[in-house]
Amino acid sequence: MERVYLGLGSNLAEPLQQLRAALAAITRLPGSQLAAVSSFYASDPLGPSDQPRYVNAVAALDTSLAPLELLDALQAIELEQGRVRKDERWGPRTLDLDILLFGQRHLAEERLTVPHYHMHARAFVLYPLAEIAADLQLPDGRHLRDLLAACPYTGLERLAAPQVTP
Ligand code: H73
Repeated sequence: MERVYLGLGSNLAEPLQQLRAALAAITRLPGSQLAAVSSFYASDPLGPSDQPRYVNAVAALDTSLAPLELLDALQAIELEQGRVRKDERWGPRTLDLDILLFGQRHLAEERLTVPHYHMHARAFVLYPLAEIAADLQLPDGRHLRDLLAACPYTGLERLAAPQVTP
């Protein structure tokens, strides 16, 4: 089993419900066990501001799936929940599932870059991640707490909404 961190995001079609349904689907993945889920966070859109606020969260998954098997499974969940895969770049989205980290691996495949290429400076990734993995060290040796120190908690709001326990 390897410890994987997943980013979840939505800003369309009842984002809270999208994230809850996605987490329920993730608990059903073969060879996998959901280990932790962060709080849900409302976050100002990065990119064009003429779109709704997002809801974001991070989950920890222990899995024996191979990276591309996990990506396939996550993309199937995105599709099941109605995401149009040709979403305009930076545009509003029904459900995004990102593989942030896959153990200590570096992956540079056509369909999969790990660590996730944008995780290091996104508050809506780093703060939820820190909730469930405060002492995390990235494969390049950087500590999550140092990335956090350089990333202001701006536009984020931790939601009291009950989320999901693994
Ligand atoms: C991204 C292909 C494209 C993939 C990557 C994409 C979704 C999954 C997040 C946003 C707030 C896929 C937000 C935003 C913006 C508009 C910037 C936001 C928010 C998209 C696959 C390939 C390569 C990986 C990997 C998954 C990967 N791919 N909150 N979101 N503004 N590597 N979200 N490691 N994991 N797919 N994801 N503002 N506040 O990050 O670019 O990427 O087919 O093969 O753009 O959440 S979709």
